[in-house]
Amino acid sequence: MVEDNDQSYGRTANKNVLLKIVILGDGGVGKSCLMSRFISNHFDDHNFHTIGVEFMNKTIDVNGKQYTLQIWDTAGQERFKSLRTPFYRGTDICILAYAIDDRSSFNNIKTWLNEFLHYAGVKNGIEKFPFIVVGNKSDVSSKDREVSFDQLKYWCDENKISTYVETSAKTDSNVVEAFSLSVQRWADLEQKAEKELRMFHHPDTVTLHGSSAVSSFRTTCCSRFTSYDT
Ligand SMILES: Nc1nc2c(ncn2[C@@H]2O[C@H](COP(=O)(O)OP(=O)(O)O)[C@@H](O)[C@H]2O)c(=O)[nH]1
Ligand SMILES: [Mg+2]
Repeated sequence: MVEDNDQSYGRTANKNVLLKIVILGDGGVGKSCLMSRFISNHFDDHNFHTIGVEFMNKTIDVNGKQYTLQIWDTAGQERFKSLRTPFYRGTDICILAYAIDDRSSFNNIKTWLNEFLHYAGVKNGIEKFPFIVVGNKSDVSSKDREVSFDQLKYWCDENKISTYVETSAKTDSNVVEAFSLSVQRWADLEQKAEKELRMFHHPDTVTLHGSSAVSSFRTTCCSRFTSYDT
């Protein structure tokens, strides 16, 4: 989706890309805390964050571009282990979260990944969808740590996910970075897909009678950008 901030002026200079992000993972890993740390820079140990909340928006700047992130929380339904299609529909970025002091939440990442692949209908392969794996609660003492950073890296390599990070919603470590990284990954994949599609359908340059003509037709991979191209 593209929001045009300058609609009232009839201009399209200020493109704002709206991205739907879902945060998946076992209950208790800190998904709601990550969301509220990111949205309002707030952490509350005793807050029951999730009830009734569907999604929240925040606009960030990544590489000089504005993105409005619509972040969906699970409303506590993760205890059913499946959130089903409506929750996932139209997702642009998927955050898979676990807690570094909870080995079983790390083991369950695979289940959440498979659940997402199934219900979100990801067809082009994991490596073409922007996933980020987030190991939250990096503030806990080393004696409580149950998952090392190397294990995170190894798991991501094995599962073809190139973006991963450890965060702490409590001490505000790497939280904004995690969201920015995921947007960067989205933008990289989008650019790649656009390029591939353009190469495939409309090679820019064709040679006509020995001279070169550049096609004025611009193809994009995604409806997000087409209607606002100038
Ligand atoms: N030490 C620590 N605790 C956290 C952190 N993030 C969340 N928590 C705690 O973990 C518990 C579950 O957090 P919550 O956001 O409700 O998890 P959710 O079920 O995944 O949404 C709460 O008691 C939080 O205070 C963190 O970064 N560090
Ligand atoms: Mg929650």
